Amino acid sequence: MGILNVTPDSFSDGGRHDTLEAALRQARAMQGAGALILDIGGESTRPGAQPVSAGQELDRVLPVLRELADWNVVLSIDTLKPEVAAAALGAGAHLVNDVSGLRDPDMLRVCAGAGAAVCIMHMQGEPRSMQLQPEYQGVVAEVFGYLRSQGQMALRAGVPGVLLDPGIGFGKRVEHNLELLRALDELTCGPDPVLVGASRKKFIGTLGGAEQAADRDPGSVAVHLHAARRGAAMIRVHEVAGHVQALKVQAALEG
Ligand code: HH2
Repeated sequence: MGILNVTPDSFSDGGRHDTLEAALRQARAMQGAGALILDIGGESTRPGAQPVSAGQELDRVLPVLRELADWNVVLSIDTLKPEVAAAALGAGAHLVNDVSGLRDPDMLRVCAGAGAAVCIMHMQGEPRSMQLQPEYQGVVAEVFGYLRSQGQMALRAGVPGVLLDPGIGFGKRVEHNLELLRALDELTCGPDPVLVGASRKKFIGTLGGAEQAADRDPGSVAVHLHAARRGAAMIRVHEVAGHVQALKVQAALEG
């Protein structure tokens, strides 16, 4: 899954693809590099981000979705607002990526009504404040338990499929991210596919000594190869070509 943020302020690609022309250029490049899904976002959810209105989000993502609708690629809308998801599905999106993990019951109604699968991500708190003091009794049990129960609820409500995502960096300290990644096979052994999105996130910079987000691709590849080996079905990345190459080599090594 290639990340396409049509925002001025995303932590890594903010302001780089926020015109239609630039967004389509990046979409073409990621598709050419081997991305099977493009995840279009119109609101940054980086730590400290301020929310934007549904109208503003739609003004950003709809023109891009309409253009991409007849490309041969699966389109995901990265939003936590049901009204944005509904309009995006109407404009050609196939999948909803909800970083709030279906907190809003209307999101479930929108996805079930449209017959759209949904990615359920775990986030503790809200983007504005989630990194101030994240605390867990037991992060693995809490996060995986939440994902399993939200997934079952969604399937029971008629959503055709779910992806479960531990939400790396969303209300988690470095040790929380590491614990979740080390225990990933406890989630991937279940019936639902698992998505991992660690691309360029801060803990990679902390562990690997890379201050700038754009310098964190080697560490991102390391995390995502680990996730794939532990059974993740999908990874969400900014830099597609390097990940495709690494995954191909890993697959060959594993025979
Ligand atoms: N991470 C981000 C946004 N959406 N969705 C899923 N399912 N999993 C993730 O880990 C995830 C996500 C944050 O990254 P990015 O989109 O690059 O930045 P921003 O939120 O600043 O736009």
